[in-house]
Amino acid sequence: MLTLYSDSHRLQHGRSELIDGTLKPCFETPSRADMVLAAVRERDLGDVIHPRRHGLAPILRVHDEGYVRFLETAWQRWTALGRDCDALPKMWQIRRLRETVPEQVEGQLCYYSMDCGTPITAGTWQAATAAADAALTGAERLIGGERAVFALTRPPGHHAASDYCGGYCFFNNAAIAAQALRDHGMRRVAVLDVDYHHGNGTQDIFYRRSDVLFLSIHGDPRTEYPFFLGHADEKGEDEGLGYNFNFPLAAGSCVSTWFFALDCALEQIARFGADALVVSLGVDTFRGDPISRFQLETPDFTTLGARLAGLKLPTLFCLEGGYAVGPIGDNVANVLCGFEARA
Ligand code: OKP
Ligand code: ZN
Repeated sequence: MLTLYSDSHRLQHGRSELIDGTLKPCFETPSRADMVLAAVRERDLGDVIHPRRHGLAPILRVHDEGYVRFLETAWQRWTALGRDCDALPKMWQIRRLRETVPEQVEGQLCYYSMDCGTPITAGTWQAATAAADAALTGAERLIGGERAVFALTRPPGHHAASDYCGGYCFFNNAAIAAQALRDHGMRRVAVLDVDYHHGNGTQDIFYRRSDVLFLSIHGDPRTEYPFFLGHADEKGEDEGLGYNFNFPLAAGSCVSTWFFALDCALEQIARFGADALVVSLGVDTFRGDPISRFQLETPDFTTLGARLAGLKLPTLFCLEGGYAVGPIGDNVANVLCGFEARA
């Protein structure tokens, strides 16, 4: 399997996020991608190539122009105010506050963010565009006839909606790729999100559409981040009604419960008649993950890969979460090798 990787991910290196009332070092670190790349090489998964640049047009198919311009200019405008620390928002446009875009960067940061765990740094724009390019190059390869591709995307993407960042995500790499697949001839695309956290951004982007099926298996938002989306009764709207499936599972759920939900999701993908599959591949479902509460063990990820291969669809994997840095490489490589039916 081909891997798309760019060193530019390193340029996203936030200092801290707000956890339990204090600023703690970011869980989403460059070392995560380093470990995944090392495992891909060690397991001889296949060629590792540099993504091709696609420019902003395919990003703007999914993201709001004001949001994209904000991300592009935020760091420069933030530092022009004399600041040299990462940019984090400090309030949100919550119920009954006016939905108007503030004029300056400080207010826009609040308007365009979902949480205060997603710092904008000097290299955020470059890293986020490189991740989108990795996903887009992957999509391009599927269109060219490749069976499966791994886009080693960092920063991740599934919490980012058309007009906000959050959950360590800026551009929704998987959604951008799914849209590119649609734009280049794939008639029906399924996006399956197996990260521990609900893919609220991806759901939101495709919620009113029947050409992209979205399914997510995740910690129940009644107790887990992102809290405000990912509930079982969210089934899509208008054209999209019946094309959104959430499988919220109680925090602490066991491995067999998780795989039962996976079987239900795979059944829906087969029924939908997808031409291609995009997998939002988070491995924070691992028992040892520091911020999540499922119980998959490293060998279970091989099983996951094998089950996904059973759909027999052109498949693009986009990396999402996974914060147990030591095991992240083995966990991700197991999914990809399981897919290719190799040890
Ligand atoms: C990203 B992905 C808020 C931090 C809360 C955020 C979890 C993001 C998970 N300051 N935790 O889905 O793995
Ligand atoms: Zn996650």
